[in-house]
Amino acid sequence: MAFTLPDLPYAFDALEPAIDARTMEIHHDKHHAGYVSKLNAAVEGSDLASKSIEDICKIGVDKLAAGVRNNGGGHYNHSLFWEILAPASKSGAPAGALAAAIDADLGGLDKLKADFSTAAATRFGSGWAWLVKKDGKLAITSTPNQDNPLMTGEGTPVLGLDVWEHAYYLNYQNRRPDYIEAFFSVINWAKVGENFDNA
Ligand code: MN3
Repeated sequence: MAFTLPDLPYAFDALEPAIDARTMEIHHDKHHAGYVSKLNAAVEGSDLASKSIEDICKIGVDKLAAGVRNNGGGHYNHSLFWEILAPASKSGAPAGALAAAIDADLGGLDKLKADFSTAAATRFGSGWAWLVKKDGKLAITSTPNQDNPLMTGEGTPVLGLDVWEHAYYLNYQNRRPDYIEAFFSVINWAKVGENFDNA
């Protein structure tokens, strides 16, 4: 079964002004679509074609062929990214077990924001910042390119932020810190909580 591009769960302009409609359209319809079609080409005819994208990532960063690593990561990462975003009016706040873990493991929401922002801002070049659950605890990390914590063994992602320039350059140019700050206004905290519970 071939991998498919998931629909965005909202309109292209739903995240404005934090993330502009044109960026969302190109990011989803061109960049993510490209990862999906290249992933399908990379796994065609191999055992990987019947595996889930999660199981492919878990094979590990050093064991995956470059085409599967880059495009499989691209597909997994962006699929998660669209889901953990929401219009600012529906962003909400961490609740339940997630909120308790943020306090216990990360020193509270303000500390999470500060440390996550540092991870996202200091990821040199292209990559991702992550909130992960590993052994029941929350942690913050980052990965280069389209690698992710499933590949590196750092845990199960519950929240991810794309810091490739294609994710923000049209609106923010070189101001990655402004994009990171705006990101916190459009997080779908209910979905992040679901990811935490299921991880
Ligand atoms: Mn991207």
